[in-house]
Amino acid sequence: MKRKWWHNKVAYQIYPKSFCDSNGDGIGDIRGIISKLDYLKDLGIDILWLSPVYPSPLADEGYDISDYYSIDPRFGTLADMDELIAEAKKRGISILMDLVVNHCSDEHEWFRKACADPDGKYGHYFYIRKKTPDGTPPTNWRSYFGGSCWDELPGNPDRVYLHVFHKKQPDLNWENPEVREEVYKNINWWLERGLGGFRIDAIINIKKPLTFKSYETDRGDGYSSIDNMLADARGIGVFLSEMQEKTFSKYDAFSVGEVFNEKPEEIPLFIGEGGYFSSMFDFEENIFGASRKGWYDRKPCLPENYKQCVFHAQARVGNTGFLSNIIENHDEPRGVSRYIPKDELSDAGKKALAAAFFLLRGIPFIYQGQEIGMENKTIRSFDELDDCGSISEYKSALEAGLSVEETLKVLSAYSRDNARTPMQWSAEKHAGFTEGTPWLAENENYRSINVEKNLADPDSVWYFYRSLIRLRKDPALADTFVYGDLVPYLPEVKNLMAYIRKGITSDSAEGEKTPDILVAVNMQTEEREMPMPGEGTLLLSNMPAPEKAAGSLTLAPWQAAVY
Ligand code: TEU
Ligand code: CA
Repeated sequence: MKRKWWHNKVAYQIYPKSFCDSNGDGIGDIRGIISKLDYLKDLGIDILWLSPVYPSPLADEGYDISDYYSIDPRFGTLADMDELIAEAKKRGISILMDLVVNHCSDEHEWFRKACADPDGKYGHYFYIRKKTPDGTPPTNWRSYFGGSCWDELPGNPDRVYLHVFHKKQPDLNWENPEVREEVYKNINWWLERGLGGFRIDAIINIKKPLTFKSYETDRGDGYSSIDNMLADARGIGVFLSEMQEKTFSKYDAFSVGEVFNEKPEEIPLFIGEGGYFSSMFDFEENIFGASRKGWYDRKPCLPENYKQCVFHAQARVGNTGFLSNIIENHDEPRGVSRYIPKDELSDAGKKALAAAFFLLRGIPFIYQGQEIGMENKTIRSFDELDDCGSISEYKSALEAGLSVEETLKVLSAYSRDNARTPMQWSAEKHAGFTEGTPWLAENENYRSINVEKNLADPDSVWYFYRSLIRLRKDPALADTFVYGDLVPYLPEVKNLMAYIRKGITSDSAEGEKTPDILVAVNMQTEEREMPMPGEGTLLLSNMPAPEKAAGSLTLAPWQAAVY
């Protein structure tokens, strides 16, 4: 395995709009991020991924870009961005931006020009079709955000355009080499400015089947899931290998793909040596229990389910490449509220879940606020919702016959807004996020869950995360954590998530092996005995050292232990 600079790094995702507001307008911004770089350095972060800060009408909170070469004034300026890159570099931190190129905004000049002249150069930047005589859309595909993914092309009553996401996010036509060249030019322009790389948004959607057709409907709305269309798409590798050749590989840049729906045989192509990306996120735990009908029909992902998903994802990748491991992000509910049963939720459990995910094989990504155990909010009314995805899921649940009360419970469990409430810095007004009024209300638990309180308590979730980061970077152990195989330990035992990270023979002359490391997490409210695979030295636990006698370990409820 050729070593790369990102292999042993720890990453952190910032959702800029909700991270830190430096000028009191209620919106997080780049200067706010700069003011927190020392905080992130103290935690031990090496890579910072920013969700989009490009000019955008914010129809999908910035994932609808109207200018790829600038910064939205709400977040700051290009000079601020250059300063962030430079200040981060001084602290040994690389910056990733979000590459959102399956679609742009309908306010991008390309789309405006396409509307003015649908048969001209820019008309071919999008998927524009003539309306059918009876006005039915060219295909019955359902947008990820509900409704048809075809809408009338503004100013052209006889045409429609494709948007697999929001109607303000027209899909870019990747079959058009001019579009691909525009994307590569932009990637290199940013890499020239000193970015460490990119997180690649929704990239699996860029390849559609060449002949568009409808699929069987899977809901009462008469549409079919985009997944059906994607299953028919072939040849995405042509685009992705061209992209990595013309951009990332030229700069030794780190790229991490947001890849859902990949075909198992594609994994080595995606993240193997010389693959399209350096890494891709493991979404198995996020997808578990999902339903084509919508969130209201989801099954919960309990600790045992979580463990099995993680081990399955690890087994699928093995040592072919590196997954990027998460328990949450800006599209998902808070991990501790999702994977730990509500009545079992405690700081001990938050630390146990942290140990379970953080020491896996792959690059760990911590989402803003996860390091202090931020939780889901309680959504009490439709008016609280901001996220376009959540609004469409709210409607689907009501249409399926759920009561408003039941629907609000579903939204409280799964809304993307859960991850987008202001970062909780202190018990000050609005959690110390802003001097103004936050664009989205802070979670009402900010007085008990905030950075200031965590930093004042050596036994807090924050210090446990920092211990995990320091453990993973311990020179005597790092090669095991980064390159060691992951072998599930007693996987058949319910609610025990235990795995061994195998030592490797380092390539130094003596060829000595780095130690094997056992991670054991008791994900239940009962204590349990666990046979030890051998002698071991306790490296870290979220509680006082477990009892160890005659080769077996006694783990307390929600105790994690690393040997
Ligand atoms: O997400 C792609 C994606 O598949 C998810 O949006 C998923 O469909 C959604 O969470 C279901 O509610 C990326 C970004 O992470 C997301 O924030 C954007 O909304 C989306 O692409 C469009 O850019
Ligand atoms: Ca601001």
